[in-house]
Parts: sequence; C-alpha cells; structure tokens
Amino acid sequence: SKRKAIIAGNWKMNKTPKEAKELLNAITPLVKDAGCEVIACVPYVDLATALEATEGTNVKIGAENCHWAESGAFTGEISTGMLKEMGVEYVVLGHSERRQYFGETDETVNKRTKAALAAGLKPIVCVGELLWERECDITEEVIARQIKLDLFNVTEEELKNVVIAYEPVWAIGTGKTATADQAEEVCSFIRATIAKLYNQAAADAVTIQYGGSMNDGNADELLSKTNVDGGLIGGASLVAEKFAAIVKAAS
Ligand code: 3PY
Repeated sequence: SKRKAIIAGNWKMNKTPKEAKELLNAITPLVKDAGCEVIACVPYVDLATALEATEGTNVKIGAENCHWAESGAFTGEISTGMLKEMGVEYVVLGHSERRQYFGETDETVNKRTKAALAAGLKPIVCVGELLWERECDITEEVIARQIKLDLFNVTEEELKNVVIAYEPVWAIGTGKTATADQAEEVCSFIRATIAKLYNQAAADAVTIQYGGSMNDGNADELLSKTNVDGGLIGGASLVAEKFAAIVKAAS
C-alpha cells in the first residue's frame, strides 16, 4: 500500500501493570527497526507503566476508550485530557466489544471521536458488520452508515489524525479471519466512502487497518492488499514474538 502501515495491539482486558511492563520489555527490542508505526493500546491502569517502559523507543501507547466530556459526574470514565497529559497518543474507539457489551452507539463513538481529536489524540475508530448483516448482504450499508455517523462533523484536517479499523464482528475473538479478499473488499469500500464524504486525496491518505484475529500466520497475506494499511491485533498482540512477526510483515 502507498501508506505507512500502522500495527496496533489491542490488549483488551489483559495484563496487570507488572505484566504489561514485562510484555513491553520483550516487545520493544524485537520491533526497534520496524518500518511501520507500532502501537500498544492497553488498559487504563497499565498506561503509566506502558509509557515508562516504551520511553525513548519507537513504540507508541494508546488507550482503549475515552469519554467525551472534559470532566464531571461520569463515575468510572476517563477524559481525553487525562490521557493527553499522560503522554498517550492514540485511543481505540467504538470497538465491537464496546458496542456489543457496553451499549456503545455510533452517536457516542462520534462524540468520543470529536473529543479525542479536539484534545490532540489520534482515534482508531472501529467499524464492522455482524455475521447476520453479512449474510443478509448489507455489509456495505452497515459500513457506510458507521463511517458517516462515527465521523460526523470531523473536518478534513482532523481526518488526518484518524485511523479507521475494519473489524468484521464475526472475526473478533472467534479465531475466524476474513479472507484477504474480503478484507480488501471492505477496506476499499471504506476508502471510497471517505472519498465521497471528503475527497480523493483525503481518502488516499487515510490509514485503514484490518482487525479480527489477525496473527503472525495470516498477516502477510492481509497486509499485501492495496487498501489494508495495517492491523489492529487482539490475542496475537499479547505474545511478543507473534506481535513482532506481524510488525515485520508490515515493515
Ligand atoms: C481481534 O483481533 O479479535 C480484535 O478485536 C482486535 O481489536
């Protein structure tokens, strides 16, 4: 692809701070010569340790969510300002697990995306269809709707800091991966949707990752596709050698 690839680990609810330090200490030397951008998105309580463990390395740190308000009565939530002040650079938004289990909607994903951008964070906005939706042949409608709603009022300038992750919900944590052709088809459709909403230059520049059981065995083929500019990696990001192999495939 014409764009520099971005490989991001999504640790989900895994690793204590002590374990996070160990894992990052194992990852950083393995990926130091990476030809792509490398990110670890970690649980909130691991952020401080993760930032310390990756200081002076090429590994960047992301959070797995953030709230849209600056502060206030939102027990259990974390603001963009809190993340920014720590030195966090990225934030995963709208992951299907948040949509499925925690009532996240396109409206709240959009609010979080706008807030993250305003704070100078780079959102990794996740979209993807359910198995049922794919079977009903409405994948493109679903994806177009998510892209339009999630990026509502995001300016062309702000879009430069947005990463999109295409994660078919049926391929998440199931061990099922989209074929490289399926991934390419939807990533290419996402780019065309961005071209319609913004313009071709904006579409050509935006990074679109594939996510959903990408691992060291299938990364090569997925990343060989023109419109797949990287990966959002679940389980395989928790094993240093596997994660490093994916980074190498993207370099
Ligand atoms: C997966 O690989 O299962 C993911 O959800 C990555 O975000």
